[in-house]
Amino acid sequence: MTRLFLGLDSSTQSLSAIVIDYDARRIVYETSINFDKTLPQYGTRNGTLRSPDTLVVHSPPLMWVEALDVLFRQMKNDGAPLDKVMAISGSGQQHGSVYLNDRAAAALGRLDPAKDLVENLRDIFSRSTSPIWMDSSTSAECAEIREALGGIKATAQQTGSDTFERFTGPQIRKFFKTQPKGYDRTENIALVSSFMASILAGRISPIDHGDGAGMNLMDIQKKAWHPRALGATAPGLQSKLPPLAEPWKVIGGVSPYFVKQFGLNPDAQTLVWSGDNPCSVIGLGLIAEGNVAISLGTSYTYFGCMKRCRVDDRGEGSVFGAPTGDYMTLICYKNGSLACEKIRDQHALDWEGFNQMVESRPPGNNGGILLPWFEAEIVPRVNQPGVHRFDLDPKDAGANCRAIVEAQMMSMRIHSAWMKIKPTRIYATGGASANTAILQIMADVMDCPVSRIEVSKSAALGAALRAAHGWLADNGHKPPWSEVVAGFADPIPNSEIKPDASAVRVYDKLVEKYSQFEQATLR
Ligand code: XUL
Repeated sequence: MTRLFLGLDSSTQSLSAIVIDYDARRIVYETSINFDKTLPQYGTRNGTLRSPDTLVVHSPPLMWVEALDVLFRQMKNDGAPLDKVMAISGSGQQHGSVYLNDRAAAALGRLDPAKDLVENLRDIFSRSTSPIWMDSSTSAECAEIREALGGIKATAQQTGSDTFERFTGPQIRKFFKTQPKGYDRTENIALVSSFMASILAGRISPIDHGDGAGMNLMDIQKKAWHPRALGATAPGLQSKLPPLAEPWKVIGGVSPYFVKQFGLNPDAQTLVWSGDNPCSVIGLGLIAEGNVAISLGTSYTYFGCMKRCRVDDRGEGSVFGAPTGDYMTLICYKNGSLACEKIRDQHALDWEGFNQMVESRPPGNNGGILLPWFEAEIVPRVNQPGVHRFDLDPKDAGANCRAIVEAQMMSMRIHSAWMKIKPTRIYATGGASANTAILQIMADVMDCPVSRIEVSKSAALGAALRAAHGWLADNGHKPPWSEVVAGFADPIPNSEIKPDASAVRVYDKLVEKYSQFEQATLR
């Protein structure tokens, strides 16, 4: 019998699907639709709606509903083996929230296959747009909730993270403060992940511990709603939230809508969805402590699995639940590849020229240091943007190109120290991971081998693997995670870069100087 599992990924810009053959250890089908191109009637740019206030970033949840129909139709037309899918799970962009009225639960429970999903679900929203993770308009609410919880350290210790503008709790508080009637009309608040799961299952889905931790509403130790955080956010919130669930929870069968419309296996099970970062932990195979991913995209992120919960008392990093039942850590930098691009442009270089410049200087850059805060930074917390140089001539192209890369890597080493997990294997992903000059500095600063791994599909793949794991567990054969991910999450062959012992010694010293310079600048 072929055992196939479907993983969906509802990201900011697209909805994707991956079907895996679990026993053959391979992906048998994949597809993706881009919201702007496929559903232009919603008027999104990069999946988001423009707002006169640039801090406000929302998306239309009805677009995600329609996307699900379009995606399943595409799968059916492509002949994807939907009739053999045993279970479905998914991944959603984290933090985004969907506001449902008192018609939602019933409408989800009786999806009419004679109508499309939009017709079925058009009237279920108490708020027509959803604030997403790119929204940074809730500074006031962050301050209010943080104060009620006892400050940065106390907030991080209770909820896993300090309050962040993009997190769901501050967003809910802003909705309650600015649109109290809309808040009153809201019967259920879902995350993007739990909303999509609710459509597939035909009932309001729980929120898993992974995505639940990105709300500033969950007690990170007990993995239960945190009464004090709920109280600090909005009145009556408990009754509007679904229950929390283990990340392998089976919600139930699939809604008959998908069976009748698209030929999905009527016996397929729906598992709770999770956030894209928790799903990527599985999609990248980061199941052992010490296995870390560094994603070098527009922003840079550093994340990995953590067995015992430790939080960042300075409130710069986040702790979420991991799909394994452990925890995961995440630090996210705003000044990622765009910061490198700024230095590159200042010296009128292309990327090849930038790399040559980086390699033209020795490890440690003769002591030259740069703090790359072109934009306000999350890690460390920097509200006033500014680029600061120490023993560095701003006109020296080679020294500045090397300095920005060394700065980003040294910052990751310093600001991941709270995790108390020395990386033993780093998987580099994202656009800039093609750059071996950057990866060598990463290996030398972290004193750890670095391999490249293809990340674009990691969230959808992680979701499919979670579906397989949850389904097997539900059928009495819970496999170890090492067995679940084996053969799926492999790095690009021959991509390993080893640390150079003499460079490692240089960085061991320079990191201290960088840290002192950083602290002095922040004072
Ligand atoms: C994580 C975060 C982003 C979104 C992107 O905290 O905000 O990575 O999950 O989809």
